[in-house]
Amino acid sequence: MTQSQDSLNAIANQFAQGSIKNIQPFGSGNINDTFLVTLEASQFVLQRINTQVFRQPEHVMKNIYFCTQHIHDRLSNFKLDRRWETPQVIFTHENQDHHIDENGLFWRALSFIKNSRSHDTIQNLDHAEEIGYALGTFHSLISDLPPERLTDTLEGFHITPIYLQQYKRVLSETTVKPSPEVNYCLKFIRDRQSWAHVLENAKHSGKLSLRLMHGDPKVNNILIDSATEKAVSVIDLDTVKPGLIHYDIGDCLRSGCNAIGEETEQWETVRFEPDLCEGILRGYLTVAKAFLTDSDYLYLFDAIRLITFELGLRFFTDYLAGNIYFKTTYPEHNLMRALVQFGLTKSIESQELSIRSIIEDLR
Ligand code: GN1
Ligand code: MG
Repeated sequence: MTQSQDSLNAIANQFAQGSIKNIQPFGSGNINDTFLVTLEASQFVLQRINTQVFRQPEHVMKNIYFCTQHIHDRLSNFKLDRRWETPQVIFTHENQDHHIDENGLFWRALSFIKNSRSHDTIQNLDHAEEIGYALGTFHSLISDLPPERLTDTLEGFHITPIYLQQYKRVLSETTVKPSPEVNYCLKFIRDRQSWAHVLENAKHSGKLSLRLMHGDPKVNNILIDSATEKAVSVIDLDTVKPGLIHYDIGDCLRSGCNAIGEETEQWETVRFEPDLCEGILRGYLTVAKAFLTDSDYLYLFDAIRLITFELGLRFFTDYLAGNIYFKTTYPEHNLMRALVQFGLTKSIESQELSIRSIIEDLR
């Protein structure tokens, strides 16, 4: 959605304490529109929530506020060797946590974490460990929040069998234009559909328990302090909701261990890097060992494989549906993204034994 500079200014003014110097597009999100607003002496993040995806944006805001306040309180007696910050909700001059503009669009503002940056891919092993450490810290900080206190703002999110159903529905309603790439995706999904229930089955049989999860802990949602190079914040809290922490661990690893990134067009060379996996998991377990059960460890490999496959399935379904969910810059964009995730899934599958032994050795 393109917004005129004047209307953006008017929206940002609802939240701004002081005069606005500059507003610029910010980040590379696939769903919401994000801007960095610069004032005389400070900055904040302004976002338009995509209400086609987040149907109850008010609940998203309540979840975020609840969660960030909790983290803020917990940090006062939480031992950390570094600064740790959480984006805070900025209220409008009318004391609302969002603003609806004249076109009915939903806007919110969050504090900007100073002196930090994020990367789309992992830069080195230290960075890998910091990414894992950040996710572990985030999970620890919210581990005492009862999941039922937060609303499920995106029903079906990360429930792979539901994505499979959607895929089958879209496929049955679409005339698919065949190509070698499309045929590859169709077969890739067909060959894995009976296994795609693995985490949900484990949840229903009580082997994995419902907890609070971040929902989207990819590499660029973890900020690194520009001076110390240590992780300083986990951002993008839109999908914090009840779920399995396995979705988070799997998502963090599928994002972090793909050194060429999810937007590459080199889908045939994409690879899951075991060294980065070891680094991320080591960082994660430094903080999170205490709350992982034996059963949790048993499902870690499946989680890595499943979330990667699931994202490929989501991209491919959206390609078939005409690119209605993820933002795209060219018609085959979601097809290319699906091929990348399927290539990564294949690489994970071919390294199953070594990934399982990395997990075993770190326990
Ligand atoms: C979406 O919008 P963004 O980039 O934060 C998506 C995630 C995917 C991710 C892939 C609500 O996140 O699930 O993993 O793209 N978010 C939603 O880059 O669907
Ligand atoms: Mg996100």
